[in-house]
Amino acid sequence: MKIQEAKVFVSCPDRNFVTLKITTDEGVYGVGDATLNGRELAVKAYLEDLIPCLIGRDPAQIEDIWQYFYRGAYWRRGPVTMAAIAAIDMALWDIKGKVLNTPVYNLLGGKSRKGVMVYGHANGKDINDTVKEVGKYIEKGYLAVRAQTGVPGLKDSYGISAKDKMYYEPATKGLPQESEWSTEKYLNYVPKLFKKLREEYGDEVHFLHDSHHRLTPIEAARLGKELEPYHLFWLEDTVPAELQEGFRIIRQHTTTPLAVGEVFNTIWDTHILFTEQLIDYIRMSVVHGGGLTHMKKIAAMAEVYHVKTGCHGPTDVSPITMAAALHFGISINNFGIQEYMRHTDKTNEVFPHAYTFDKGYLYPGDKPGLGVDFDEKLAEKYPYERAYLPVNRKLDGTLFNW
Ligand code: GCO
Ligand code: MG
Repeated sequence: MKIQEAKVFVSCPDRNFVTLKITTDEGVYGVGDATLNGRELAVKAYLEDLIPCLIGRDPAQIEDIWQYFYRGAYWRRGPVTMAAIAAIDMALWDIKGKVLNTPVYNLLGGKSRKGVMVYGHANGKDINDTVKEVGKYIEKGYLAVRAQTGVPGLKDSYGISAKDKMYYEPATKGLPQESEWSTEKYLNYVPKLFKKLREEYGDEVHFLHDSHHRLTPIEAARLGKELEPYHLFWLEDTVPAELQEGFRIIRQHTTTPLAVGEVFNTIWDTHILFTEQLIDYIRMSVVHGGGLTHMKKIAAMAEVYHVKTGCHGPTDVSPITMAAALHFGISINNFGIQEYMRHTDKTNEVFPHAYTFDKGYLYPGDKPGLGVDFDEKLAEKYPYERAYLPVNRKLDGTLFNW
């Protein structure tokens, strides 16, 4: 069997997605996701550089093809490169599953559990609003809920959706919007949210929170300490983690479990965090973590150091990444939790899929391959629309981390 054709699509069924479709000379095809929020066209161009080198290869040689594009490029790592390699990798696993007539989780070692526990996103303009929203997720059967609140005195905060929206979508059409930030206001307010949530909903439900890279290590240590009585499932992305060593400071001060990694793209972003046992959950998604081939290695290394997975699953990864995450999550032993923001109906129509939600868990389904398709014809109706993530400034105008 040989790869005959590979095509890249950028479509916007409510938001932008980059999709790769690889077709073989025997007519079997596989799909991969290469979406990088706000930088979609860069990944498309990168993939178009790779496609001539893919044609004619045996799609069964997944590891060799991965190495060909990683080592063979000379230039290594980075979100654009790794999203492109991931898309190829996902499509090849999809093809392998279809050829062998089995779901991808069987190729990864089979099921290690019945389903994949997920967390939903609750948010509100203030604590009372957020507490109500969390209740809605608990009613829908979620066992774990991420809670984000607006902060009084700030015009906006990370993770708060517009009134009529089912989820928080940070990318906006046109030029980047500007948010505002005050660490002091945030740190003084957020512990009160979790106090209220525990009073209202008791001890059983898992709560999570995302600081979205806005703290220094010592500020993160303070937040982690103040949240200890409310035993969070995890506290996410406290500090920007280019400096992995920064987590030593946080870790020595707090027992709140720490999660990080949604902007990482290779195993080399994690090695100090793992080997020094500085985190509890690693958050890379299959699309930004170099595909299933690389994620298997990351999970295996994490397992040695008591780290579990908690793959990034926002709406800016397509249902193809979500499906791949479910096959991955159900198969490994050190699975922790999966983020699940839910796509809109329009997105789901373009990407029909076999995975289903029931009582707090997602199930990948038993279709051969990844169990997700891409409706090319329908996607043509939704062409790419330029959109960017916001930038963030402190109250005095200093550019800060968004
Ligand atoms: C999360 C993330 C997202 C990111 C988004 C950027 O935890 O889901 O922080 O909300 O901001 O994926 O594109
Ligand atoms: Mg996050």
